This record gives sequence, structure tokens and C-alpha cells, in this order.
Amino acid sequence: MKNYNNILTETQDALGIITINRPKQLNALNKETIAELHEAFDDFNKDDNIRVIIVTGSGEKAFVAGADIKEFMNFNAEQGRELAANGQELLFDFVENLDTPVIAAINGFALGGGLELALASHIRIASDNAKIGLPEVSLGVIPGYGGTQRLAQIIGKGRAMEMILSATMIDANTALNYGLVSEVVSQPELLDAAKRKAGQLLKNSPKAQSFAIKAINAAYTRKGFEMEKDLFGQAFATEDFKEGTTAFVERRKPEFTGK
Ligand code: DAK
Repeated sequence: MKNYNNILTETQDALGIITINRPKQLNALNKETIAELHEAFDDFNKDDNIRVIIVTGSGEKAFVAGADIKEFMNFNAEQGRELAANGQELLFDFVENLDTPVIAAINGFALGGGLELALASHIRIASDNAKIGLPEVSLGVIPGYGGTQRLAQIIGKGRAMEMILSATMIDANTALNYGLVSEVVSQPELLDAAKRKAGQLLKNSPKAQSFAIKAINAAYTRKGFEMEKDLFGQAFATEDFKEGTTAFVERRKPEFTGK
């Protein structure tokens, strides 16, 4: 197994397990973590012995608490658009279109880019302490890694609109009720539950599964994703974005002016 700075990888029989390992930052996704995740997913996907990939977060608090705010707060509009595009290509679109099914085991906060990673995965299960949301508009930006598209695809436009505009978190049982996750278990049981789910997949044809993933994904147009990237870039140029991210770092409530 390769050594990474921000993730851990292991194999157990036909399973490839990826653990995002920045617990002090609640596993927030910085650029390096995104690049490492790309490599790990790519390696497992190319390995014919690996039939299911499980992705989870280390520690008991978070799956992933979003993109790393302290890193992206200083980007300008062009960098924002570019990085959104790169991130989508390297990780979020990449995971969604893998041949090998990916199960996200959501072990705590799944916020912003963290929820977007779970949404790009093919199956989601959660521990009962999970808290799930897209809080981007509270920072003066919009979901930039496919969240405006995939959340609505999975739970419907009305609920997605409410979650994104209110920037509120839902708990694991609400997520189950929305169809955002397919199972909720206690945290100590989560990995076993993910492995049980993987066991159901292992009985079936990998080739047919990869065709099914492609066919299901083909139903959705790319236009919305392109629009999301543009608007995400535009949001980076606003005063509200500076205020929202600065307020987070200064641990105070933002005062948005709408500029
Ligand atoms: N980024 C960086 N650090 C984070 C973080 C994040 N997203 N979330 C938490 N941390 C850090 C905290 O700053 C704190 O660090 P220290 O102060 O100890 O150094 C440490 O993790 C523990 O967090 P808290 O002290 O805040 O823990 P609490 O239990 O009090 O609160 C919380 C937990 C999850 C409610 C809170 O940490 C929180 O609200 N976190 C931020 C959630 C959030 O807004 N996430 C970002 C969503 S926006 C991009 C493309 C897409 C995106 C961005 C860029 N580009 C292409 C550039 C997507 C953006 C998002 O994901």
C-alpha cells in the first residue's frame, strides 16, 4: 500500500477501504487530500481484485466537514472556477463514474464538499450521529463540487432547495427518511454495515455493475454542472464570500451585504 499524508488505504479481500485522515481538521478536503483521494480511487478501480470501495473518515466526529475553508478563502474568482473544475474532474465526477461501486460510510459530519463526496458515491450509509448539510451559502459561496446537481437528483428539488438555501444540517434519521442514505446504524457498527452492503454487491457481475453505473449516470445532463462551476467562480468575487469565510475563521457570525 502507498503512503499518503492525508488518507489511509487498506484492502480486505475484495474490498478497498479509504479513510480520510485529518481528524484535527475534521477531515476537511484540501487540494492535497483531493489529489491523494484521486490516486487511491484510481488504483483501486484499476485493480481487478478490488470489487467494492468503501470511503469513510477517521475519528468519531466527522466524515468530512467540507472543503478546507482556510485554504480556499484566499482564492480569487478565476482560481475558484478553475479549482471547482479540477476538483470535480479529479474527485467528484471521477468517483461517480468509476467502474467499481463506491460505498460512503458517513461516520459524523458530512458537510459541503464532504457531503458532495458522499453524493458522488454510489451508495451511502450513515452512523446515527451523522450531521449532513451543504452550508456553503452561509460562507457566501455555493456548493461547487456538484452538490447543487446531485443533491436534487437524489432527494428531489424541493428538499435540496431547502437544505441548500437554509444551510442547515439534517440528522441521520432525516437523511434516511429523505432517501439520502439507505441505512443508519450506530457508529461502532458502521464499517461492518458497509461491509455487509458490499457483500450484497460482491454476488453480482462486476461488468454488469459498471455498465449499470454508466447507464444510470447517463440520465443526467451536464449543463447544470457547468452552470454550477460558473456561478461558484462568480461567488468567489463577492464581498459576501470574503465576509463569510473570514467570519468562520474569526469564529463570529457573518454580516452579509449582498454585494
Ligand atoms: N475547513 C477547515 N478547517 C475546518 C473545517 C473546514 N471545512 N471544519 C472544521 N475545521 C477545523 C476548525 O477550524 C477547527 O480547527 P482549530 O480551530 O481547532 O484549528 C477544527 O476543525 C475543529 O472544528 P470546531 O472547533 O469548529 O468543531 P465544532 O465541534 O465546534 O464544530 C462543525 C464542528 C463541523 C459544526 C464546525 O467545525 C463547522 O461548522 N465547520 C465548517 C463547516 C463548513 O462550513 N464546511 C465548509 C462547507 S463549504 C472549492 C470547491 C468546493 C468547495 C470549496 C472550494 N474550490 C474549488 C476551491 C466547497 C466548499 C465547502 O465545502
